[in-house]
Amino acid sequence: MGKYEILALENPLLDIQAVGDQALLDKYGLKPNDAILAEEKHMGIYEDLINRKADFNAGGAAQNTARGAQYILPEDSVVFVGCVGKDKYADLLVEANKKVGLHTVYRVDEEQPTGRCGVVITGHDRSMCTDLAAANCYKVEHLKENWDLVKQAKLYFVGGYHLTVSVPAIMALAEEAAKENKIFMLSLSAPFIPQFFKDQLDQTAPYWDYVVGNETEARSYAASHDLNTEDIPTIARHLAQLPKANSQRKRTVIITQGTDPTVVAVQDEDKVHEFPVHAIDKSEIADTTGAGDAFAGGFVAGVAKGESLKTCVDMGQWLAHLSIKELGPAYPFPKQTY
Ligand code: 26A
Repeated sequence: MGKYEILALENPLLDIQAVGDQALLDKYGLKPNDAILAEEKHMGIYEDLINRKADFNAGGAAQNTARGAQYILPEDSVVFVGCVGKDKYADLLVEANKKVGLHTVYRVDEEQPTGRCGVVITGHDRSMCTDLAAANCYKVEHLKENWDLVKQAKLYFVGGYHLTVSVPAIMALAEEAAKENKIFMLSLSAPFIPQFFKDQLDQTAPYWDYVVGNETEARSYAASHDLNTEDIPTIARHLAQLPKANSQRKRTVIITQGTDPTVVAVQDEDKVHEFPVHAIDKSEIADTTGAGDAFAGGFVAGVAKGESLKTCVDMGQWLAHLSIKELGPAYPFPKQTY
């Protein structure tokens, strides 16, 4: 693994996470299990969570993934880009990333504060409400200014949440990957992405070498694209067969389903693979926030190392398991090795 072999792009966020209740969800009209963009009416939630003794964690889905991949890989393997504000929250993110050795090259916005994600925990559910703020100010120009990093990397990981921010930046990476026969990987991120950012998502589709998501995101894709099915293997196979820009690589589609088997479809293969999830003792579960991001982190580390599909999935499940033992989207120290 060389210097910054993986480049990841998305929204650097500070998670403000606390245990809530139905009354708090009702106050802001939130579903128990969801991820949304905050509107004006949601802005009080961060204060409410802080009053409930919130934990402050480094978040942002792809940033969690990037930290996860770096946790596994040799020093200086992963670089993360996104936009933060000029404030103490940004310092906190840099600190948390440094702890695992994740290098960040942030655009710093002079006006907007660092983005926040309010996480309301009720039982096993978590509702996430994101005020992107500075994260929404990422610009493709920043990527162009750091094009040496883009050139250096062999694999690009883009969080689908960034489709709400800068499609030009995503497309710049996608096209570069296809042109140079590098790897482009995208996460579906949340049901609202295929639902409300369908056109943006579809623009990136021909460039996916890997696309990763969970069952609700896959079903949201199927609904918004009129696939008339909720069957995960069928949806995975459909995604694998969509037109592809770079014909030198076959597309791989990975759909996680919590404790149910991980489904993987590969372009031009009839058989859809299913990988059972290793059982986790309930007593080991501290917090599942970021488990999916951790899965992607382990998986992408495996891909970067050139591991087999089976091993990549296993590395994803291994890292997800580790992150579930921690509070917030974090990984245990002292470092464990795969
Ligand atoms: C644009 N939105 C809504 C988001 C996010 C997000 N990361 C980037 N963009 N909404 C929630 N998250 C992150 O998801 C992680 C859990 O998977 C949270 O910051 C949390 O760390």
